[in-house]
Amino acid sequence: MTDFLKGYRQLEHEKRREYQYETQCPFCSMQCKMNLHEEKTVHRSRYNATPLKGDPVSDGKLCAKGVYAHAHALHSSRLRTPLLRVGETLTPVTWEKAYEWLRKKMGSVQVQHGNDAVGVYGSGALTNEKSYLLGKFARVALQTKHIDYNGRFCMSAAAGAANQAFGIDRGMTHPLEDIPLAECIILAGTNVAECQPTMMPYFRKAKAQGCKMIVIDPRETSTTKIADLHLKVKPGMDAALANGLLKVIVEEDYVDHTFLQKSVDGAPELLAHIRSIDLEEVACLTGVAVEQIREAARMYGKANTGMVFTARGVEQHASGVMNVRNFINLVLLTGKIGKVGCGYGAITGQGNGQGGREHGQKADQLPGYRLIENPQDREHIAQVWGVEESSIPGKGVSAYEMFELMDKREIRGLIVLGSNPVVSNPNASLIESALQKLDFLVVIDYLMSETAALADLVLPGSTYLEEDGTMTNLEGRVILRKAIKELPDGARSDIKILSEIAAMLGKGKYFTYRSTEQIFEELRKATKGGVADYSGITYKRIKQNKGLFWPCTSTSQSGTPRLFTNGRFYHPNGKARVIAVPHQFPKEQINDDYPLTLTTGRMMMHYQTGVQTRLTPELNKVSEPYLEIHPHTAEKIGLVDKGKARVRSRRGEIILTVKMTAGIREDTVFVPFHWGGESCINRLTLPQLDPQCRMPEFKACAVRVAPLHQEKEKETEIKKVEVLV
Ligand SMILES: Nc1nc2c(c(=O)[nH]1)N[C@H]1C(S)=C(S)[C@@H](COP(=O)(O)OP(=O)(O)OC[C@H]3O[C@@H](n4cnc5c(=O)[nH]c(N)nc54)[C@H](O)[C@@H]3O)O[C@H]1N2
Ligand SMILES: Nc1nc2c(c(=O)[nH]1)N[C@H]1C(S)=C(S)[C@@H](COP(=O)(O)OP(=O)(O)OC[C@H]3O[C@@H](n4cnc5c(=O)[nH]c(N)nc54)[C@H](O)[C@@H]3O)O[C@H]1N2
Ligand code: SF4
Ligand SMILES: [Mo]
Repeated sequence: MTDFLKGYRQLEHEKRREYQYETQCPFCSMQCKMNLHEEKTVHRSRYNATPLKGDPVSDGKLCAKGVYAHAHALHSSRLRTPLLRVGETLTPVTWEKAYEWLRKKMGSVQVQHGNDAVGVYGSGALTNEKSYLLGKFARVALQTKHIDYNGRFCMSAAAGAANQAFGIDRGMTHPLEDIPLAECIILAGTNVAECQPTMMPYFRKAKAQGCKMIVIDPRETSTTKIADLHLKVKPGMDAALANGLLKVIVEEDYVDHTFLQKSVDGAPELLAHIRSIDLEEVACLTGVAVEQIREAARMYGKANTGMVFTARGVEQHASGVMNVRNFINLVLLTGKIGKVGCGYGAITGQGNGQGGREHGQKADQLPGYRLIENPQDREHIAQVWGVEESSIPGKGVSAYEMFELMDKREIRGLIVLGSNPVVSNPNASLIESALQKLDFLVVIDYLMSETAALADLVLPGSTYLEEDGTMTNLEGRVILRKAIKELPDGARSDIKILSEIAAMLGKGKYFTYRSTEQIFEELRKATKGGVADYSGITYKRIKQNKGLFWPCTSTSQSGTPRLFTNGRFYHPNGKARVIAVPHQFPKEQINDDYPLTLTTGRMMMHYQTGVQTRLTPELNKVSEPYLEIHPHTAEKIGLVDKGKARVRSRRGEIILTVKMTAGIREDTVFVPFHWGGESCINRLTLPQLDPQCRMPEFKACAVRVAPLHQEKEKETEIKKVEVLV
């Protein structure tokens, strides 16, 4: 432990020891570094976290989630023993017994129903090493094609769009430090102030230097406070809004013709499409006035430099890929990319939202962003893994579709690592019933999540404090995080657990790592020559450089903080691609029965399904979900502030506390998704998937809202109508 023991002081007279460790926040994609201080007396330890000065990402700042991150990892409810379901109850068992049970279950399912009858479900919270290992575990140890992960719900639309447009998918095309160099910034469907709080100072600095900020969101948020112009778009109508912006860009000629000619394919088709756009129609469809559309387009068009950022507001739709492509059209048409102060960024979400999507957790993917159906990619990885190319399975299905296969009993066993799908999937009721149909559900977690509570076997894993590993942050910067604590008695590291299960299945020789660095060394080889090339990155170089940006193709290369600066994109002909994007619409339209649009998202103090943050009193001040609704809408329905409302979609119903807020559109309601069980908003959301990337429509579905007492009376009548339909 000497490596990370930075400071140690013994205060003899007080029988007190103080330690200081350097670690990294496990939560969002910023990946802020911090110091964790421990004050140890004979009976107990006290901890507190402070920002790390000199961290190039956070610039020496932390948000409240970072300050209290250690609380859940050190919580007394950490799982410390395997739990096996006996009857209705999860009962403590030894690791030997747990593995023996799993070996038998796995064997019988795979022998009777084939290797693909077992699925693996991963996470963008995992380190690169674990993501890589999980992909290898599925393909080599289980030999199943069914692996996917929660990043399907997070990054897939932006990833699909960036791959199509640029030939590469790295969230931001430039480092954070470039943000203040932009003269105009568009933030579309992103609530940075609550979701990546330490990114805000970069935007504030830009604004202080005269940058014009445009924020596109159906609600006022902490982020819209910095907007010079807030476009309150109707949920699901971003592609149409971008068409409106493009119309003005072309009409008033803010187009960079030289750049288009030299570096972009598809411009004539896009320009023809834009000419056909009617601004009045766009205004009507999006709820944003023509004058505001013009003003925004002019701000961005006239600026010499500019950036566009998107996040889940634009991406989590069944038209997510096309929505994002239309924002990228804006960037490419104006030539605001590959130059200082310019660029595009899909703001990644989870701690390793970026790396987690590069190294083989996706159904169709091998490490280094290689494709599982590409013969050369398969050959390369087979060599690195030391297996026959033919033994690597083909492509599986996406995250939500895996649950549909469980519902149909095609997938009969599932291993979950680092996710809580029963709360985070759309149409959560189906997920719960699909999980109950499984022959076995294994959850590797360090806390008891709603999904773990449904498992047949829960294996106690490791937190960020206990495992070395690299994380790739929203910039594409690969950062090393060192373990600073021993595992609690009884828990095991996730890596050890996967390796032990592999050994139990007779595949131990492929999983003989003595350190995470050894896994990273293998990952380097696996990614060499791939799009996400990490081959030039080593633990030592990361430490020396405070992180390295991929692609990094050799140890003598300094990484790539800025993409496309040589004017070349990653398609074979070196050009980027634009495409004509027709207006896109929410898949479930509102009507008289379901007259409001529900959109969902996040709040500052909670993280994801809340398993971690609900344990921390300082973060759990809002301890139940709420319905943001405009006072005019609420009054019409007869709701009172802080009263109870019944919210119903075609898939389910939940009861929520009313939070009247004049900042939201009158036709829209918003609910955060941080709670499970009866309070789970995903019981209502729509599992319609994007045809290209399989992202669900989390951000728009049709609902009806009523005061709790009234709706009950109407219920029978509505049910009758639905039966008739
Ligand atoms: N505090 C906190 N921080 C987090 C997380 C967390 O759970 N809590 N999660 C992390 C993860 S995994 C992710 S993916 C990121 C997510 O980060 P964000 O994408 O910024 O977060 P969301 O709240 O999901 O959505 C952003 C905004 O989109 C708006 N929106 C909804 N519908 C639409 C629409 O149709 N169009 C437009 N333009 N906007 C719309 C919402 O009102 C919301 O303000 O945050 C990361 N950081
Ligand atoms: N309605 C709606 N639904 C959404 C979204 C939305 O905006 N609206 N957003 C979607 C998005 S963007 C995302 S990313 C997903 C997130 O959805 P989930 O991944 O289901 O949510 P988390 O709460 O992050 O679940 C992580 C679980 O893994 C555990 N865990 C975390 N790290 C580790 C680790 O290193 N090892 C082990 N063993 N366990 C670990 C935690 O304790 C927790 O139980 O939700 C999606 N669902
Ligand atoms: S901004 Fe993100 S990474 Fe930084 S402290 Fe907050 S939650 Fe953690
Ligand atoms: Mo996410």
